[in-house]
Amino acid sequence: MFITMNPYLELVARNLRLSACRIATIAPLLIVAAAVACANDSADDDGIVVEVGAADAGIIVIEGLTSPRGLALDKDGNLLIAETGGGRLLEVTPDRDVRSLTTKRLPHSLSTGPAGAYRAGPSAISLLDGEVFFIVGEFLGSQSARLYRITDEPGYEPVTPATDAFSPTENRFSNPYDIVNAPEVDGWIVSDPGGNSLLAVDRDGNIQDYVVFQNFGTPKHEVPVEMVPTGIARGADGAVYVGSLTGFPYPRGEAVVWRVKDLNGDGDAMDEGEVEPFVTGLTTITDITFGLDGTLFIAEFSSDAKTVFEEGDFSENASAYPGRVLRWNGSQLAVVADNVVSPTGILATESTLYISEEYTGRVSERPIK
Ligand SMILES: [Ca+2]
Ligand SMILES: [Ca+2]
Ligand SMILES: [Ca+2]
Repeated sequence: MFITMNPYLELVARNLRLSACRIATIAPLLIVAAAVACANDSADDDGIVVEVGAADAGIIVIEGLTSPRGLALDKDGNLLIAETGGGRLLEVTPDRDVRSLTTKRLPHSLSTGPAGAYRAGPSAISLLDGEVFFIVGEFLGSQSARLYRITDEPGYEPVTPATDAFSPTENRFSNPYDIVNAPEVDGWIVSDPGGNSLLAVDRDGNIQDYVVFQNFGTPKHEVPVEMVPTGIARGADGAVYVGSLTGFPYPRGEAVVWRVKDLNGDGDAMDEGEVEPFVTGLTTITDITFGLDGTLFIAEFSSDAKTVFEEGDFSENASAYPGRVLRWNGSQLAVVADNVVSPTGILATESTLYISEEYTGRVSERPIK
């Protein structure tokens, strides 16, 4: 499955007698399912405006994939898709021709984690200086949790070394999820939900902690909740923004889009005032992206993540409790796409919002109004 969180890693943590506090857990919870269908042009039960047309079905860009997630656009306007469960990077041209960027499948698995019920593989794509880089999340152990580049053959090769999720501060990819180009660290900043961290990765593949998120408390739950950073994006102001899924029990309204900036220029964002809440009141954020006009789009995974993550068929669960995509215009949140199934990757152009609906195997698009 898509997340983070890897109960598998938690087990590892326990076995190693390490604190599991950095590893998000999946466990039974008790969130009451939220109302799903809302009237157009009204407010939902969060008091968030639902835009006219938000419930309209999207146009299918591609379907029949195995867990599509990360999205990117190349300079020719082709849509690139990281197919997490299928182990491919796919290119979709504006004419809807589809090809794989490599002949060989990339590292992936349909049966990782407890009971073999989780999917892992290529999670995010980054274009830098004409090259295609991609992140592979944890699967069958941490050895494949790495940043790779597409080579000329065409094939792929690792940029980062095989890592140790429990290393003190260096080279510890746990379950990397999303990536943003980051000249300030001579490479990239990567979100690692499994480590509750953001990591700076330089072009030589060296990995350093950039932010480590602390667990947080909520009035309703005695046990602290993990932050679980997921989708990451660059704002027009130069800062990096990252959304939080939050861990068990996925408390409603507690997910945050954080603004991250290395103010003192020392190579990390762990100093005073360098991580600040930007948009609050959200739930189970899986991705964020900025439109060309600076509008921030935010994907919420599900109206009831607890139930989706409980046992059973993830696809069926996710369809029963769909998520949505919201827009933040600087002062107000509005739902722009309602009832999207397990959205885990979003991308905005001037006119179009693309959404990976991971468990349905499709990527859809909607006009941006
Ligand atoms: Ca993303
Ligand atoms: Ca700093
Ligand atoms: Ca510092």
